Amino acid sequence: MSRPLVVIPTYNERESLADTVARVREAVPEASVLVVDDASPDGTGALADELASADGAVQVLHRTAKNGLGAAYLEAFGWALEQGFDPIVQLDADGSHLPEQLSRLLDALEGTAPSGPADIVIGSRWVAGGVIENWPRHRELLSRWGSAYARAVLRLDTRDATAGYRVFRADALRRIRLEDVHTRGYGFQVDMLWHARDAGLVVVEVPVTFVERVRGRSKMSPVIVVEAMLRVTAWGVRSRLGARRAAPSAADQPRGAEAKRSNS
Ligand SMILES: Nc1nc2c(ncn2[C@@H]2O[C@H](COP(=O)(O)OP(=O)(O)OP(=O)(O)O)[C@@H](O)[C@H]2O)c(=O)[nH]1
Ligand SMILES: [Mg+2]
Repeated sequence: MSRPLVVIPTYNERESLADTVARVREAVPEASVLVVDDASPDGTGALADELASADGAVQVLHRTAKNGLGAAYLEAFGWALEQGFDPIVQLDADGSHLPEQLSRLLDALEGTAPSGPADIVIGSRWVAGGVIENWPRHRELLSRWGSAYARAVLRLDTRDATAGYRVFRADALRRIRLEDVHTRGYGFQVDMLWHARDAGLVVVEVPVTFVERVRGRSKMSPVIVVEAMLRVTAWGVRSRLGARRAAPSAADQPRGAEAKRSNS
């Protein structure tokens, strides 16, 4: 029986969150929502609590500090598996991922799309039919180039390797063995795909429309980009040396999160 959960990580998304949650609930009424807030200084956590008290299908996971997107998702995934949710969706709070396109991703998981059933569905910007709205040219190039680099270095098939709009079967998350995923910052998205490939999971990309955030501040910075690139390079070297599952290093901690904190 399908029991979808949409996980929405937040850090200072007070201006966007209510709209995003309302749109998810309207687009896929059977889906529950889990907001994972890292003690946002702008009061996003308190707003999430208000949304939860108004709607029993909305819940909130409060974390004590900003510890990175990957850390927030990993805690949420552990909770979702314990609670028996299936499938589990990743969706940004800032309006970049359209809730109205979620059923398209869920259909692809079930195999009602021509691609057949999947273990993981990626809402992809870089397959035919993918659309970008209002992204500056340099952000588009950076994203395309970053995906291409990760694909080449890690030998991934996914065209949009850094996409944050994703659907996982609960069983896919179990097979990935989340305890082996050590990336806490933005490189988490690529790290998950790499683990998925090793676990033999079927990953399908569905074109989506990606809209640049209209409210709130971007947390992306050159430090985060360089850090992610260095990390992918290190993983590529490790995997070619046959030591890809080495113990987590200090570099696996979210230095990007530090940069983001001072940025925001
Ligand atoms: N809980 C939690 N959420 C985070 C953290 N960093 C980012 N987020 C959330 O993750 C989602 C994606 O982050 P964004 O800042 O939008 O990153 P992006 O989409 O790559 O870049 P911009 O849209 O340009 O800012 C948003 O909902 C953020 O609020 C974090 O450390 N902890
Ligand atoms: Mg964003």
